[in-house]
This record gives sequence, structure tokens and C-alpha cells, in this order.
Amino acid sequence: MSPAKRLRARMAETGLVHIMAAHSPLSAILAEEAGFDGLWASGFELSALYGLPDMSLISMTQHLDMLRAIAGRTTLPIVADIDTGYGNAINVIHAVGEYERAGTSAVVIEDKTFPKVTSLVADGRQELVRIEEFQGKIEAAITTRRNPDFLVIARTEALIAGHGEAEALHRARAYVEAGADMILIHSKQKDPSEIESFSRAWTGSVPLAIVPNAYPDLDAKRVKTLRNVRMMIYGNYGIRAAATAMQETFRRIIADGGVQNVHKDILPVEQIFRLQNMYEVKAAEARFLR
Ligand code: SPV
Ligand code: MG
Repeated sequence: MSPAKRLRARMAETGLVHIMAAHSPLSAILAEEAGFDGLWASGFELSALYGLPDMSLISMTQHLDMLRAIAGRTTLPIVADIDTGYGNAINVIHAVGEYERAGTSAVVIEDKTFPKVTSLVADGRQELVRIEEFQGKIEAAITTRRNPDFLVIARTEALIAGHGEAEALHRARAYVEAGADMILIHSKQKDPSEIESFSRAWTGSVPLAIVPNAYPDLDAKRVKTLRNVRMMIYGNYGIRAAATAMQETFRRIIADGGVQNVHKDILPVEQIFRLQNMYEVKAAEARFLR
């Protein structure tokens, strides 16, 4: 079964899949071990990994290189955040071909103009493309995919851009008409009311995906009371967790004048060997090096 088919099956079976952001193969391995249903190849996380803002500065090639490395070290389905699709519908055709060949199970394309600005920043320049233009991008993605199980998820930034629920619903319906398999509805409001209201008002034929970055109170239990949400994407939790741990450890090393205290609070190197597949490689050495 293809990873895309597995992702669809898991969504049907559990009613809600949990997709963790991954910015590297190591973070993907840890997400798989923790029990997530899939990975989010997040633009925000990869940008942050490079020390850059999430503003279309990371190229498609950089994102694909990391995604291929991730796909090589995990069995989880990957949902790729392809931002605006790197340009117009022609860029989308190229991108979807590349992402599907790289082993992706789904792409999320958002209806902002290129170059985009990250959604959650205060006073971000949030401009949306015309509905017809974005419908063309969705249709281009649907036409390009080879595996019919590959999901094309249309993300509307209407709430992020301050256009309100009616416009968000109008856009989402138009994107379903164009063939989208799911709608990702995003919000930067600190409480979940905007997302809960949208979800209750949604009568479209496809399910919703959400990214509870700004409104952390919306947990899985609460999401399940909403009728339509089938995918929760933990959009920046991998890089924030990694940065928190590194910041704390690095500060302690400076404060302590050495690693004598921190060493017992971080993973022992044997655990890193395990995550690196060192022990399997050693077994192969014993078998094949003559
Ligand atoms: C990402 O993780 O890149 C996302 C989610 O698109 S957010 O940063 O909240 O827009
Ligand atoms: Mg993104």
C-alpha cells in the first residue's frame, strides 16, 4: 500500500490523524517513534532551521532535498507544505511532479501571492490571489498527480488575511469545485473560536485540516466534537522543541563553565547511535567487510 493510501486509510479508520512537523530526518525519526500518523514537511521549520524567516526565501530544491532525506529515513506519510506552489499553475505542475516523485503523500498549497509571508507574524503582508487563479492551481495539481490517493489540500488564508468567515467559506467551496481533496483552514486568533465556527459552518463535501499553532487550546478531544476536521498538523512544534532544548543546554554549559552538569540531562551518545542506525551498520560491517 502506498503511504498516500495508508494516510487516507488511517484518516478513515481513526477519524483524525496527527501530523508532526519535521525539519530533518532526525526529527522525523523521533516523530515516528513517538507515534504520529504522518509528517509535515513544514516551510516554517525548514526556514527556521536555516535561520531565515518563512517568506519564500528557501527554494523548492532546498525543501525537496530535505524532504528526500526525510523520506529515506521514515515510513510515515509526508504532507508537504509547498506554500504558494512556487509561482503560478505551471510552477504547481512542476512542483507536484517533483514532490510526488520524492515520496510525498500530500501537498498543501495556499492561496497567498508569491512571495508569501508567514501567517502568524503581526502585521504580515497577507495578500490572496484571485479565486479563479487559485482554482487553476488546484486543477493543475490534481491533473498532475499520478497516484489517485495523493492528496491535494487547498489552504485558504482568508481568515489570516482578515477577510472573515464568509469569504473563507466561499473560497473553500470554490477550491473543492476545482477538485481539492481537503481544505486547510488557518487562523492566527489566539483562541479557537474562529476555527470552531468555520468548522461548524462547513458543509462542503471534503474534510478539513487545521494547524493549531496560534490556538493551542484546541486539543484532539475538542477537535473530535467538530464534525469536519480529519487532520491536525503540529506546525512548528518540532523546531520550537529543538530550539528550547538547545538554548537551555547551551546556556547551562556557559554558566557552568563545562558540560559536567548537562551531560546527564541530554540523550546519551548511544541513543544517538541508535537513531543514526549505527548498530545496523556495524552488523553489516561484521557481515560484509572482508
Ligand atoms: C508551516 O509550518 O510552515 C505552516 C504553518 O505553514 S504556519 O507556520 O503556522 O503558517
Ligand atoms: Mg508553511
